[in-house]
Amino acid sequence: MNNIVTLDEFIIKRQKDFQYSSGELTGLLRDIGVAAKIVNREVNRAGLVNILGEFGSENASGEKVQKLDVYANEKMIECLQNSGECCGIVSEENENIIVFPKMEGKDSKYMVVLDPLDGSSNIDVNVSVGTIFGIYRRKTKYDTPLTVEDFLQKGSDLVAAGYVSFGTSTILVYTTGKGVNGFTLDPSIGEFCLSHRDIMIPDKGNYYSVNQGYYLKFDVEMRRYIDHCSDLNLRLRYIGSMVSDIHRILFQGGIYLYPKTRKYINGKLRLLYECNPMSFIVEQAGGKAIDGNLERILDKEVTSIHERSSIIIGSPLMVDEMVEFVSRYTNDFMS
Ligand code: P6P
Repeated sequence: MNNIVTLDEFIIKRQKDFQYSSGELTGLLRDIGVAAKIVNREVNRAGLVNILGEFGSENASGEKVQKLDVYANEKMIECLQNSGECCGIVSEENENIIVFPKMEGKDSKYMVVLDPLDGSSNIDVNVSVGTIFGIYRRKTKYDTPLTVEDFLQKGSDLVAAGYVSFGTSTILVYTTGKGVNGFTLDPSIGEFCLSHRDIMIPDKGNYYSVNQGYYLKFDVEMRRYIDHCSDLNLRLRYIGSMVSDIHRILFQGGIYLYPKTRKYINGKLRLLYECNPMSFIVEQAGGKAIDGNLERILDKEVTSIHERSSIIIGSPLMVDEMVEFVSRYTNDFMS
């Protein structure tokens, strides 16, 4: 009995979860799966093909663009445009929104926000990278031009979100608001196969994930909390890819922090296409995600497509303890 459930089969089976579902979201998710397989092929042979190294340009956030960034961005955009179910994209790699022309006169209602290759600085040293995506439904009339304002939706308005972790294996994890499921790519059949059903994050764990190198640049209450993690003998794991660090935490428990620093006064990570999709996934798995002001990430107003946010995300008991710790510290020592 072949008990393999492919991503396509799973998405189609779950389509009935949605009232009035017309198959458009199903088609869009399946095309994202195709794009992930295409990107995976190049990630796996990046060392062999002359696509290593820097592309020589900078992205919307002023970061050096790696060639694989460009490739992943181009392939994701191509697949989403060809799906015919997506009317436009915001990508980390593009300053402005990308609006797709109608296909066969059809008004598409879904928009995608995208970090095509998260942690790209890891590429040249063979360390894990990832892709992050979020799917929104247009709120404006479908036959009107798509504008930046269409994308300025809170994370709580996400219809779906997911990530692909290109690591020792390639795993696609996604949610449509009805739980979180993971699919591992089986290269022998070229399919993502259901490998982690109904993922639930442990209430707490032994890992904390933060760039310790910025310790002296964090606010004092954040430094004291990081000291507290060390006092608890938690293990520090931080590899420079939010997807990889949060993937570990999703399965083994823990907390990931990117607080604001003097360089990134609002935090480094992008709210629209990094923090919101990852927060939707972690909350759906029973975890929590807040910013440095202790505000729920998914409730934050999105005021510009590349705006940044601080983020503390992970196991619910650990995020709660962090809130209690910082609040107490702020009251006792900062007032
Ligand atoms: P730093 C990658 O650029 C990223 O957006 C996240 O994936 C990662 O966790 C973080 O930034 C790394 O930033 O400043 O610690 O190198």
